[in-house]
Amino acid sequence: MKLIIAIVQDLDADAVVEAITEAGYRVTRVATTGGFFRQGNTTLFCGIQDDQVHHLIDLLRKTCKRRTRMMPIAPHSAEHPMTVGAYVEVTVGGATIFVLDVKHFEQV
Ligand code: 2BA
Repeated sequence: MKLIIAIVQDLDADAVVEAITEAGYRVTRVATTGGFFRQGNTTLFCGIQDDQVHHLIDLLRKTCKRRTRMMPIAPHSAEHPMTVGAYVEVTVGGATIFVLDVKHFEQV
C-alpha cells in the first residue's frame, strides 16, 4: 500500500478531489500554507494500492494546472516607504507529489 501526499493549488482542489473520489479512491483534504509564498494551498492524502499509483498521478496531472505568479523580490520597507517593489515571475504547480510506502494500515 502507498500513501500519496499531493500539494495542489487551491484553484484546482475541488476538481482534483472530485476526480479522485469519482475514480473510487478515498482522499483527505487539508488546508495548508506554502513556505515560500506563505499563501494557502491544499494538501491531499490518499491511501491506495501499489498498482493504483500511476492512475492517481495521471489524475493529478490532468486536473492540476501550472500557473505563473508574480512574487515580490524587493518589497518596500519602512526605511524606503516610497520604493516600488520589484517582482519576479514564478511558476507554481501543477502538483507536488510524494509517494510513501505504508507499513501498516488499519481502520478500527
Ligand atoms: P510554496 O512553498 O509557497 O512555493 C510556491 C512556488 O514558489 C513553488 O512552486 C516554486 O515555484 C517556488 N519556490 C518555492 N521554494 C523556492 C525556492 N527556495 N527558490 C525558488 N523558488 C521557490 P511549486 O514547486 O510548484 O510548489 C508548490 C507548493 O508545494 C509549495 O508552495 C509548497 O507548499 C509545496 N512544496 C513544493 N516542494 C515541496 C517540498 N520539497 N517539500 C514540501 N513541500 C513542497
